[in-house]
Amino acid sequence: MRRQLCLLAALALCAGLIPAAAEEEAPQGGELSNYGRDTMEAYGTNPIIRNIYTADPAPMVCGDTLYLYTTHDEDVLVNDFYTMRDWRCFSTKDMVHWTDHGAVFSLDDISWADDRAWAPQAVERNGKYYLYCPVHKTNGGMAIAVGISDSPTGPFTDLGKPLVNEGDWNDIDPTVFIDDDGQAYLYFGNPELRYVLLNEDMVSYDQKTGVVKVPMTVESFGAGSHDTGTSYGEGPWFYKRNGLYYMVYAAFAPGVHMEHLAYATSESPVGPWKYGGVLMTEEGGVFTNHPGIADFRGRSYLFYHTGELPGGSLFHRSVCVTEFTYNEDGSISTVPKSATVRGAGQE
Ligand code: FUB
Repeated sequence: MRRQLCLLAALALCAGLIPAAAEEEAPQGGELSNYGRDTMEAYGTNPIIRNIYTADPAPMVCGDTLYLYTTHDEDVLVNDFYTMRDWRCFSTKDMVHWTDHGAVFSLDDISWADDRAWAPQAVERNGKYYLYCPVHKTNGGMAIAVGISDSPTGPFTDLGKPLVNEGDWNDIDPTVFIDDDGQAYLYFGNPELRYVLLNEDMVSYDQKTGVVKVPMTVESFGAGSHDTGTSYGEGPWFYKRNGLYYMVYAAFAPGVHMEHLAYATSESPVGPWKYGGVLMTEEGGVFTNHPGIADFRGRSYLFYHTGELPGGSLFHRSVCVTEFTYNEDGSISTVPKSATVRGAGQE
């Protein structure tokens, strides 16, 4: 039943994904349902999702399609805090035209969770799709849930219990990566970076190794103002490129109470990490930012979020994307936020 409703909703919302003309009058405070429909002129502009508020972008490339999982900031806030109840999926073949697949997983699908449908990441293994999601448990504390599906667009079915359940604030913002040797890693955490070695089933982890705490040093994550004294804040994004492992994350500079994006690299999937520098500054952003990185159709993309949509705020964010390139030695120079997005087929 929920799937049928989702499909209908997705069809109805597709038109709403055509971005709005900048000069169009936008309602304030989150009423976006009819804003910007059918306005062709804004194809290829940021934010890329305009019919709802979205945050915490997590791209996954499968064949000729890039799937983008996001969180969803509800229009109406409860207790003047992040009000987030489901995870959304969008897809594109050209980085300009997007299809809305609606809510693919929700707190309603997780009997043991009641709040905070926060930053997810998806991965495919052996024809199944796994969506790792932080949630607040009905009995208190955060944990990492995993939804399982036969399709990248869901619906995802909850494992039935937490995958990671340390019970503290570090159980947020999972990032998953399967290395060439088949070992899958799930990193997560705020204010510490932690990881587990996922078993081949992707829904359990090596209990002998347990939850490993990454040493939070200035050499690894730069000097900063988060709880560990480093810049590492949250929102890790873990991947490998040309044999080098990258940990991109939301960061706090010394004395700055707003997130920028930074990165560290390592020659091994488990560190030691070496601080690489600022990937995206705080400028033009809101309190949080959250990286998602993918190579697609021969180009490298950095997804992030801002509060740029009309009515935007730290609790009403919107997902954006920009292209970037790697330097020859694998380092990445600071990437500016962008107003436009070039189509993947365009020069
Ligand atoms: O969106 C809720 C939380 O804010 C995410 O889990 C963090 O990464 C930050 O974006």
